[in-house]
Amino acid sequence: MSKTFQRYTITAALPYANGPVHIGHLAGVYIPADIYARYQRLRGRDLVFVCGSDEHGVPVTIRAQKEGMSVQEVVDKYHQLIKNSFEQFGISFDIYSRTSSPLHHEVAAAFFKKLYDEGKLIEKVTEQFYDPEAGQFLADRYIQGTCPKCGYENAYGDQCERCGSTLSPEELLNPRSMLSGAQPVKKATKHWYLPLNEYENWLRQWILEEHRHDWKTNVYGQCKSWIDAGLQPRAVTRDLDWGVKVPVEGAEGKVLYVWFDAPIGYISATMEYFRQKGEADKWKDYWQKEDTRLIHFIGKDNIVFHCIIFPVMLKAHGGYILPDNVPANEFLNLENEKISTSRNWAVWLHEYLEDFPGKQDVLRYVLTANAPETKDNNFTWKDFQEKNNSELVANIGNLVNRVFVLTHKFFEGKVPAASQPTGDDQVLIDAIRQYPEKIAQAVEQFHFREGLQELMNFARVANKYLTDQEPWKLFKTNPERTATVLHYCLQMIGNWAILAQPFLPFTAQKLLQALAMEGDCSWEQAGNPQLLAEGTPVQKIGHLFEKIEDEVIQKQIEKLKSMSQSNQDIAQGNSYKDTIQYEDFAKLDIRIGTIREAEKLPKSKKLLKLSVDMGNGEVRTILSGIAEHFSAEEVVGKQVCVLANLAPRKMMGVESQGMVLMAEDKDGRLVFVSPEAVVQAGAVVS
Ligand code: B3M
Ligand code: ZN
Repeated sequence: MSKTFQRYTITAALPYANGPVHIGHLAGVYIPADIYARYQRLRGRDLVFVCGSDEHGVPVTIRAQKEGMSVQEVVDKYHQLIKNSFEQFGISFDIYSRTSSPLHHEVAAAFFKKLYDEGKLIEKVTEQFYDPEAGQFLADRYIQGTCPKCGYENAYGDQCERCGSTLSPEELLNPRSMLSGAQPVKKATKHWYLPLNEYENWLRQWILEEHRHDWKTNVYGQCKSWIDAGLQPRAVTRDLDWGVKVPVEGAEGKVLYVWFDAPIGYISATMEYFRQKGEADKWKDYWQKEDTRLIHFIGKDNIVFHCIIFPVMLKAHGGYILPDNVPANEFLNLENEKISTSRNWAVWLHEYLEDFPGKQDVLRYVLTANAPETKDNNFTWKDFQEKNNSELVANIGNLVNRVFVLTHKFFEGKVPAASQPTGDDQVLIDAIRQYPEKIAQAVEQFHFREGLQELMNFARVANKYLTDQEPWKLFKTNPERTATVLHYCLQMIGNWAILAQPFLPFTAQKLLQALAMEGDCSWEQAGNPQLLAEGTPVQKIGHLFEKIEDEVIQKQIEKLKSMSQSNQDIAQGNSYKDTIQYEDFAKLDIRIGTIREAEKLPKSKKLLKLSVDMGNGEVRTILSGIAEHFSAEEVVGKQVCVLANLAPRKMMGVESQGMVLMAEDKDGRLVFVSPEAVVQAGAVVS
């Protein structure tokens, strides 16, 4: 890295607030980013480390639909869950913001408006898929149908979850809208496009020339393929009602494309951070000064957005720095299967924190040791147990325990005096001096696996030294020599604790506290074989790491096995929705209603407009997609199950206040779910 930087801006990909964070996110993005930020802080560098919830886009609106909640409720739920679990796991963001914040909306809209006013965007009218019943345009993910490749009937407009094929809505057989079930139609709509093609020469120079040697091969390769394939103008607005409103005339019902506004979230988060500190303008130092080093930590599926689209946005806008490096990781698999949020095939961070209290560093260790830095990698619970027991417990845990116990046994729990070092001692002294640079070099190159390996090699050197010197036997005949051996072991442990801080912050903190070194442990303090003064008290701390037993791992594997059934179910086509908790079910208010009146809705093939008696004099209007199965006349008088607390929704200009529950028979005919005997209207179903 030739250029001298005065400060760092470190970003981590904004997780979608449509579900919890899992180990794939941690291994791919958040642990590497946190190691790097913690290390740079220890080097005394001026930096901001920002992240936040990505709360717009189709993933969150689909989750809302699945959970029968408003989008705001979904993002509030998952933003809090994600924020809390990151904090408990020790991901040391300076700020964890969110893109539904008013400040972000203001910043993103202003960013777009400047491009618009300066003519940097192309305006175009195109044909998009539209749901005539719901009266809404449909993102690809909102269209379902039969996969042309494998026949799966619940394939999405952009992808088939069963065979993994990338699809387009035009390819789906019997396409239907996930909103109303209606067949989507094409309808003209205006959008604004970022002309990536106009920046091709600049991208070739900036990426393919300037960053040919310092960007990771996987990142460079993906960018080159994208540029060589020919860049096209990219839509940066969508027909959705959830997101940052497009701030121009004639854009009612349109929002910024989520991948346009989300990266701007890094900037608005930085602004928010400095506003909170009472230094409102300081954010400019971190985004608009050429001597700031901008590093984006992401997964490989985000490379094009962070290396091509966002840089073009920044370039077009002007006045911003560009990313100096984007060390994207590959993917982590779980028990040799692709991790999948929608299939619940994952190890969720918040569940790990519940199941393994106080063991954050064990997971940090395993996910760093197995990090998919250059190729996809795999997590298994057996390997998790193995790494904990044979590396953390047997290596550094055993070393610390033996040295601390012996120091208390022979030297009143204080750092003993050392005599003149022997050749053997010199080996450990040399290691103390050499490892800080070994680890620093690895981290500076984003090689975190290697950095961690070196940290553990350092512990191995000390373990060998202790085993060779056998101070527990020596004390009887040569207490002075025993003192020297334990003296250097304690010096090594103090140095190790400093170097461990980026990787294993909780363990490092415990050791620094035990050696009265808290607060004064910058990287430069390490490499010192006289770090601890003679007589320094050594607190007893018990075992740094505990053995993880087979039954604990078996329980986790069983938990996954139960989920793998749902994967097979999906493969056989009878997929269940995501597992819910009792409190999720308790939110549903299902009542018996009596249909008093019914009529076909004009201009709609599917919808009947029902007047449903809900008891206590309340009669509701409910639209139901049953017109192709029942005439209006034949449903009058029927008692039906009504989801009574579903948020009202407007369709074809009529507000529907709830949902009538139906079942489908083997021939695909709809049938009512009715009580077996007449009950009074309004009766609760539970
Ligand atoms: N929300 C995460 C993803 O694609 C996406 C990252 C945005 S970073 C600006 O999984
Ligand atoms: Zn398929």
